[in-house]
Amino acid sequence: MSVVTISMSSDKDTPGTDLGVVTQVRPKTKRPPLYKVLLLNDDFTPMEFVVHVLERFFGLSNAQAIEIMLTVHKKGVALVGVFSHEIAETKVNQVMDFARQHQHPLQCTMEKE
Ligand code: TYC
Repeated sequence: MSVVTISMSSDKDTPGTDLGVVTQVRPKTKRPPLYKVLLLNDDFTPMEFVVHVLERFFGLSNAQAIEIMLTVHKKGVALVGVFSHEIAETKVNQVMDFARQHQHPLQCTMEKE
């Protein structure tokens, strides 16, 4: 819980309208941390497979998937999306399991934003 003080005034720009100060207690709500899901380049995973992964597990259009795949191919890494810890972990596991099933070395990781 945190204590906040609020200066009250009927018009903050007009002198002589000060109504005093109240203190209020409010529960502290913390936003959950977000996680970046990153896709890494390698020399062996076929481009088409990466595009399919991005469409299937991240709901991207074909054009968006091609764009991200090409960014990874050229730069070595790209941001795929930002999610809660649980969703990010699920997506990383889905991609890694799918790549393993198809014997591709594709790597997908997550990091705190
Ligand atoms: N570099 C791969 C190739 O030339 C394509 C690729 C793109 C692989 C993105 C992984 O995350 C990746 N076939």
